[in-house]
Amino acid sequence: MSSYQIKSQEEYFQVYQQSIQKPEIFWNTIAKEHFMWRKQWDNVINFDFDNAHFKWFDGAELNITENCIDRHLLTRGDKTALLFEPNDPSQPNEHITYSDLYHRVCKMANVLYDMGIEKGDRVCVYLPMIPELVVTVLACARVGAVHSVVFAGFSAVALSSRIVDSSCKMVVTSDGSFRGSKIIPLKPIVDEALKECTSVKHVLVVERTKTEIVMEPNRDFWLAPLLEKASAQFPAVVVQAEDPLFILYTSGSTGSPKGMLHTCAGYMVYAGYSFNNVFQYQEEDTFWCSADVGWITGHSYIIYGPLLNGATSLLYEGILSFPDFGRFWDIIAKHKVNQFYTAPTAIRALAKESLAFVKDKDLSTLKVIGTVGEPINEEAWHWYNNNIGKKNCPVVDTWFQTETGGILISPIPYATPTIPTYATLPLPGIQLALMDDVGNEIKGNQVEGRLCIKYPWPSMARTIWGDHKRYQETYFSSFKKMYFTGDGARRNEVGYYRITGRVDDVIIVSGHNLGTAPIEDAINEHPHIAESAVVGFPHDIKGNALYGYVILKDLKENHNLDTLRTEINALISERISPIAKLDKIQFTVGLPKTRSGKIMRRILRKIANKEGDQLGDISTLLNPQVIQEIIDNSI
Ligand code: 6R9
Repeated sequence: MSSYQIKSQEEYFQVYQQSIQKPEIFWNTIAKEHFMWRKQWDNVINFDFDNAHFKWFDGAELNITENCIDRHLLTRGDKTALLFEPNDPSQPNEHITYSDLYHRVCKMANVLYDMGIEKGDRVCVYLPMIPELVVTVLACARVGAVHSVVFAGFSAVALSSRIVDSSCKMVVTSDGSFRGSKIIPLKPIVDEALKECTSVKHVLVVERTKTEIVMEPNRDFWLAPLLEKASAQFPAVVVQAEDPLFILYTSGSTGSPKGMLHTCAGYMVYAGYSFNNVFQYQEEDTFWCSADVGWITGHSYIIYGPLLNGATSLLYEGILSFPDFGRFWDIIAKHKVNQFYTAPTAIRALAKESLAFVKDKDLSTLKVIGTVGEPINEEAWHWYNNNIGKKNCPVVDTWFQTETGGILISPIPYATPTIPTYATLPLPGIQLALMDDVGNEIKGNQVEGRLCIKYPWPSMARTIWGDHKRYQETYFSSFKKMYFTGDGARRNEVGYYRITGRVDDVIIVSGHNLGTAPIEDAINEHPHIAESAVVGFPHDIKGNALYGYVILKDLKENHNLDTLRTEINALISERISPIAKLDKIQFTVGLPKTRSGKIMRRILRKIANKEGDQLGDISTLLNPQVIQEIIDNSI
């Protein structure tokens, strides 16, 4: 198991060189030695950057759940695969062993199959962070169906558009979810969402909160009685390497969310390999990633990466502040967690609270602590390093995206010396490039540019569901024969990378990607609003918060602005999610525009940032006269 784990800086450089000089040999060896196949591949890699077609391990046959579960049964049958920590700390934990997981996944696979779910069908999973979520995801994979997990904090409108986009045949949900002291009903959101969806034939409902809900006859079924009757054996459906494994939606800078499609073999190999190396997982360790499975981090580093390595993965249902801000540290102490992986926004929220919440907690089992989702500021990095890692655990600042499937840039603990705020170096197999605005690669160190990847890697998303043209245009048209990440980055004097943030109109709020366009669309639905523009501004805890500039249709009318603000945020919550609510809303008479009519967000960002005195040349604007008014009324 540990034989593909890099152990020193020297070994890292050596493996990295081999991986880029002979990528086929590199990935061939890893895939052969560390995974289980029904049939081996004909080719390791086929690719065509111009048309954005990528194939990994083509010709191979497999089922990822045999790799996540079946192959561990002989040696790790009694080992805990999933350690469930419920929202309420007084409730018992669940230790689900590999053999329990096998039986639970097989039962669920039988239920899916009996309900008509077959290879290639899409199943929407809208569940809280409970074992059934992991079991459902794996059961989909076992029958060869495609899971589309939608974060259970998303609204009915957001859920509905995702179900429609990939024409899901089934939704798996629960009556409700526990979030700290609150109970959030989920099934009513599904009911609302399904009003617009014709593809969904069945809804399976997990009983979690015992909230009263309405069940529609012949469509909705409680899951427990079906599981009880189901057989605990289900032979895995053998699929092709490039068959779809899952769709996961992510926000784009324009238009509707993009359903990123990941396929079976390449995703498996990279999720397994990256997990093992970035967290230096050892057989007896307990690993905890606090992300939600609704995000790529949860897919790759709560479910697939850990299980592929036969690890114990902790699944936490609740939030960081319940019953108090010491909960994360209580969980680490209680379960003797060895690797902890969270987001900078969580660290900042916890760092604001008294150190008393950390003080008497035994965190001595920790060996590696990680972050992901957005740039980590220096202060938060030090707080994490000093108070949680006790200066004794490498901090892995890991960079990746829904589109990349797995971590591409990260220190390897004990091999890569860390520097605060630097994600450091690419993992083996990952070839990075920094590009300038006119399409030239910027070579050398101490430079900054647009972050691109110039060679394929196994877990790259293969397309946007139903829209290959958009996939090609979004990721492969900015720079020739390269994948463009949408992020800017700096390479320092030793070749380390620091991600500086998005260079497009995606704003990362508390680690969630939000496209400005859908938020503006939601605002513009308000009958009194003519136009709007949303930008990000720095926020102590969330990293970025949203600032909306809004133009009213009729300025003469006597509007109550506070009521309007409340209504705007209610619309956003309903159309997208409460996460996307605006912190500040400024009513304005105009928005700065280019002569081609494009809103100059750069200027609005500066004003939101209180840098209205540093706007640079605004003479090319169509309407420079609006600027002063916007600055004078800024919040
Ligand atoms: C994994 C995940 C992707 C975007 C990405 C970048 C930002 C992620 C980061 C980071 C700086 C890091 N991002 N990790 N920025 N340092 N370590 O978050 O996927 O939700 O698709 O977001 O998140 O801007 O492009 P996703």
